[in-house]
Amino acid sequence: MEKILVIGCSGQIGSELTLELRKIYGNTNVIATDIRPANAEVSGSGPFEILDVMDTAKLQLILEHERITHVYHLAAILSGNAEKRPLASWDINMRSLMNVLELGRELKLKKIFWPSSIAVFGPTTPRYNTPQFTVMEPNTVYGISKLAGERWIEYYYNKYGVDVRSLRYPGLISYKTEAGGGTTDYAVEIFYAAIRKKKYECFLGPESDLPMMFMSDAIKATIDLMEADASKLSLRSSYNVAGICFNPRQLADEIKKYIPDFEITYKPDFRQAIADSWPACIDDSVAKKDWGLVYNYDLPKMAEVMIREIRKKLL
Ligand code: NAD
Ligand code: AKB
Repeated sequence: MEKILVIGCSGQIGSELTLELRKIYGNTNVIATDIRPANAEVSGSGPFEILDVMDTAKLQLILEHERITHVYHLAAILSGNAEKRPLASWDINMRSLMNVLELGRELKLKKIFWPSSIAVFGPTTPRYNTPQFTVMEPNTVYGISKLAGERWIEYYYNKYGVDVRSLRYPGLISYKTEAGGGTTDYAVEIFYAAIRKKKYECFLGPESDLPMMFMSDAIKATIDLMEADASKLSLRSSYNVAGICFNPRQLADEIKKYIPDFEITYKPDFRQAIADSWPACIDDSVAKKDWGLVYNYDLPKMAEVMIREIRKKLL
């Protein structure tokens, strides 16, 4: 039976993934942790503890005391925030992963999930239909940490048999918890601004194509990968996941279908260079072939749910 630890349960992904894991494996079998408090749904539906993932001793204590078998390690500093504090972000992103991998090896955890990102690619990578295996020269501290992380998880699998699984998430779009300091955050912020003020100043230019994915598709993909038979996984770094490809102008046009007087203006900041260095859309055929990656949301369906749910929250 699975006994699961979620690290980073208060973030954009953790706040939804924790609830989905509890639905599947039972509330008491999913221990949620974060360095900051969880929302009421997470702390009210099962065990929650404050944990700084850098505190190796406390992490080990929880893993042993709770007899944890599976870890979802989501704590990280995302691309935009990491550029403001490069060394501290490198330290958190890498040391937290090494803590989890080492304890996974020592305690013989059954499975670990650790997300990578489209940030592993860089300006020399082909931007369209980016292959699973290609040139990878990221030029952000976040991307460098994700690429190094991918190398380490593959190493721990090959050398010690630690069963770590990973997805290169694109930008994730959700309405429950706001995004955590990344370059793709505009695609969440825009919905709140459109509903609150009918206008949005975008920090990326109108033609900045990026891969994005609706949260429920991301959660389904994560759990499908974790449930997949190990014999089906042809790679142990991280799987490309494409989702939907669009740019701010196309997203604004979609929002105008619901809010016709919505206005978008553009004032690119330092995140433009990050977006320009990332793929526009990705080839995810390896994930589809190995373990059956599927999506349920395209741009119109995603926008419809975002507008409906954020209106319910705000109005
Ligand atoms: P987020 O910033 O919303 O959440 C991260 C959580 O980690 C926060 O709740 C934060 O409090 C917690 N945290 C930070 N430092 C911690 C520490 N020392 N100990 C314990 N908890 C700590 O991020 P997210 O969007 O939920 O992303 C989760 C993971 O998915 C990250 O690894 C991120 O790189 C990856 N990812 C996210 C996206 C996306 O679009 N959201 C895309 C690609 C990859
Ligand atoms: C970010 O923009 O930093 C994240 C990501 C794509 O990894 N959303």
